[in-house]
Amino acid sequence: MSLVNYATREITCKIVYYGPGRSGKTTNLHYIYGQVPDDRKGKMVSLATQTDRTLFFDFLPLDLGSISGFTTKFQLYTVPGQVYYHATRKLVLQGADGVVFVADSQARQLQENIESFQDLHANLGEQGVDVRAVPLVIQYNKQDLPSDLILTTEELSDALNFRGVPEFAADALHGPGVFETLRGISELVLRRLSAAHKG
Ligand SMILES: Nc1nc2c(ncn2[C@@H]2O[C@H](COP(=O)(O)OP(=O)(O)OP(=O)(O)O)[C@@H](O)[C@H]2O)c(=O)[nH]1
Ligand SMILES: [Mg+2]
Repeated sequence: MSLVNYATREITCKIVYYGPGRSGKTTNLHYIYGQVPDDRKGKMVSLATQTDRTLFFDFLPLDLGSISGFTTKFQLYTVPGQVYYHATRKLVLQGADGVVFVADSQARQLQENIESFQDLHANLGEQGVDVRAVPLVIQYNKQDLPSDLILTTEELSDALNFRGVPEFAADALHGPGVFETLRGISELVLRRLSAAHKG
């Protein structure tokens, strides 16, 4: 849950990057970390296996500056995508204010994307939150790969985006789409927050 501290005028939001193994969740955070100036970010923490698969989570604190007089901080997390880390995924997802679903655009990964998307909704449901109210955007990553290996964003959208949430094509390895995705989820989260605290 987002923390709003009226005394110190600080807002802290938790954003979780979710998706199947190797879709590029950690790569998104690395790119963001590399681009954000030092005074706007904290230390990135990655708990990974020796082969660079996320074991527990990645964590990147970002300072968005002042929004409506509040110092606004975002904490970005990634879940481990590999199927057998189910329990960890649930733990990392807990209390998320917004979710970025990172899909792997490779045609052969379609089923993994669908299963992970279902797993996300099942886990959100278990946490007793209103699943459809949780801010969500979808990123179609690895769009830089040769066109015979990947699905188009339209095909991916047909397969995954039945909720009609904001969607972004990306190449997290080189950057295109990464900040568009982050901005997309930030807007949804902040809009929801301001609606919840109105009046
Ligand atoms: N070509 C290409 N490769 C990518 C892109 N994004 C990630 N990769 C590569 O895909 C592999 C997996 O990326 P990670 O970011 O570790 O994937 P992950 O989703 O964090 O994987 P888990 O931690 O196992 O869930 C790495 O070799 C990345 O370099 C992309 O947009 N294009
Ligand atoms: Mg990872």
